[in-house]
Amino acid sequence: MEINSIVSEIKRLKKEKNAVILAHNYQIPEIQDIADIVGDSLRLSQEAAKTDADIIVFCGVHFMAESAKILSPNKKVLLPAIDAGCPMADMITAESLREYKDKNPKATVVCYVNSSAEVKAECDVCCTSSNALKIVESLESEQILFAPDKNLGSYINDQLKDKQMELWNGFCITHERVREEEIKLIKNKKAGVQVVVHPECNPLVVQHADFVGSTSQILEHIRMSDDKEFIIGTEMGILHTLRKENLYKKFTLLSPALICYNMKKTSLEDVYHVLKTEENEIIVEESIRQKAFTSLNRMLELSKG
Ligand code: CIZ
Ligand code: SF4
Repeated sequence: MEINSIVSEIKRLKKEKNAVILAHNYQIPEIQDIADIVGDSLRLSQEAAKTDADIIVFCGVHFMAESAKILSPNKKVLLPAIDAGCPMADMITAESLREYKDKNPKATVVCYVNSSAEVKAECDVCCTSSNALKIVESLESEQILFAPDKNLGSYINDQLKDKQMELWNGFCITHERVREEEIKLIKNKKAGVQVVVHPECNPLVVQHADFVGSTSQILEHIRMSDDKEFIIGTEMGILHTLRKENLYKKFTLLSPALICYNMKKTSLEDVYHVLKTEENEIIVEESIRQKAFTSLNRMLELSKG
């Protein structure tokens, strides 16, 4: 089928089946363009919970579609590329976290949303890169474990005044690939141009950045800024929205390594296929879902106030 026919078939099926298409900021441009909503994983899951659609086609990676299912158990959540995982989320298992908790019974466990439903079920509260500092600051506990992203954890630790968290040894293989040399070089070459990075980058890179934030914070920061040029230190998919929203601003990727292969697995054909067949449904076992819901919900409550 030709691209145009696939797009019109997707639109037809979407209407016929009362489906909604959600796409993460890191998806390929064609997917972002057919999506009803493009955003970060938290916003997408919240939108998923609000919508009255019967089917949610989640264009992203596995843990994101799982979060949508955890928040919207009565909707059918489909993941177009069923093998799109997140290597960082796989760096912690529920079993290894239980072992840690057995050895550290007093620790409060904060887990980044980039984790499986089973891991979310074992933790005390979830966080995203947008609200991590607020969540951690609100905790009374003397001992806190932050999992699985040691880079985001270290960025938060640097901002904490009276406590330090223990960090799990996980990281995003995409953001970790950016080298300190690259940011130093580009800052020299383009003096005066703002470099914005995601806190999943290594602290050696983050220390040289002019702005650090999640994808939604980066989008907001650039929308509000009067500057005309930016260096972008997060996954390249975000360039599509940045360019659409800021026609007269110029963007350069900090490193050619900023491509997440898992985020690039979803094609228009995959979206068409799952809409047609309703295959690749995400199922979360109910007792796990309820516990994971408690951790996600606690995050939503704590990040409100
Ligand atoms: O939570 C998300 O969507 C991720 C993985 C990144 C971000 O900063 O939005
Ligand atoms: Fe996982 Fe990193 Fe890819 Fe996000 S960009 S899905 S954290 S590997």
